[in-house]
Amino acid sequence: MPCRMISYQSKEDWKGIRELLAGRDNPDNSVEPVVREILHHVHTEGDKALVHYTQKFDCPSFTKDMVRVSEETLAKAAQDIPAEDFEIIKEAAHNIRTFHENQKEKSWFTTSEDGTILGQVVRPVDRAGLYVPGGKGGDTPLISSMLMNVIPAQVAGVEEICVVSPPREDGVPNQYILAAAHHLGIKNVFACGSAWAIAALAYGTETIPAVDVIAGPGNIFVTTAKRLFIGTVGIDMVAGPSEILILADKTGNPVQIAADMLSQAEHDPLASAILVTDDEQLAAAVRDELGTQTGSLPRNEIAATALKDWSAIVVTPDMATAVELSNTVAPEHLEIIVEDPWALLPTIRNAGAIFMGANSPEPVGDYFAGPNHVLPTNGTARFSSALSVETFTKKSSIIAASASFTQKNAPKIARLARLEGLEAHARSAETRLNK
Ligand code: HSO
Ligand code: ZN
Repeated sequence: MPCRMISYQSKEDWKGIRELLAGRDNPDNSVEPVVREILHHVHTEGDKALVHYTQKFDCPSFTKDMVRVSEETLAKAAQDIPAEDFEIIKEAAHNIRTFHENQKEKSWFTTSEDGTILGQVVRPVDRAGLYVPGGKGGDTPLISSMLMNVIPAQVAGVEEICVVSPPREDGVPNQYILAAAHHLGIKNVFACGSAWAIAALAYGTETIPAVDVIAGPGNIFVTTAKRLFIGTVGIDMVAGPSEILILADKTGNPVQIAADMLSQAEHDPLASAILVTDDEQLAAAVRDELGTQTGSLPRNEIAATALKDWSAIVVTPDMATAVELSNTVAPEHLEIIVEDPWALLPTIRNAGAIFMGANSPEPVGDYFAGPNHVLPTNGTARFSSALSVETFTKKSSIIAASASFTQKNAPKIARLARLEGLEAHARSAETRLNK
């Protein structure tokens, strides 16, 4: 049995599914003390600490002058990768940029009759630091994450964008990641990974500047470091392992649905893939397909573990119950493979990204369509959204009160201030009153 089979009749059965998902995100207690020590080390020693950890974990011959990746190295990577691959990266980047351009928020102002102007101005942060996993251990080199992080920051208008990515054993990050950086016009690329890279971006070192927002996916060390900096710098999100929920009716194709579940399962042994369907035959066919397809995958052990431990095929009495369950799970990715997905859309309340119909498997969004693939996980789609242009902006409120507004309202303001016991506030307002 590749994954659990669950019968879900009503909300009463939610407990079983919650228990299935609980624990996926439990941070390993042993990680935080290690990360805290790394942060302290980078805070006090700067580049020296980065070299120390990089020599220990990535490249034994690493030196300080290798932290910054030269512009020539970036340009060479763009030359060295196959031209067809570079073209694909460019096309994906174009689609992602076009989508994010639509997210740009405008500053706005209102003027009232007495001449008071109120408004909100939107400004990019000065500096953003973006983490791109390099492809070591269980990680894969997330070339697409480079695009998904950098492009929203560029569209937001961030002047200084710094990318960090762990070096390979030769001391240089993945060539495709460097080629993508070159295409995007990024000049500040640093060969630096794991928790020490996040520390460098938060504190700054001699080589790596301190930034205002840190974004990007990473392993448990990266995520723990990001979590520890919440409140000090902007953090896009504390992302957990990836997940998909597929809502399907009898029109679903089991070969495709199993393939979609596996595309999520291969990310991480902690990934979760859940099919919710009102059709028992489809459920059984997908179960069999998972059994057939998993073995031939290069990452079959990871996928099989994710399926066995954190995934399920759930059968509901009808699609309305299936949707209710999906809203409770609030999945990172939701595929809707039913006869009329648009008819279900108004009932979907919680999901990071929604893939409509059989022509929109998740990888279309992971890589190419344009929307961002950095999405809220572990039920946080109940209250949060994808990485976006907004991640890299902040808003300042504008208050330009006219003389008549302040004249008219100063006594009321003073009264509220005195009710709060704040006399200086009251007097400040009253200094504007004509005597
Ligand atoms: N599904 C991942 C994104 C990704 N997939 C990157 C392939 N590369 C999390 O949304
Ligand atoms: Zn993916």
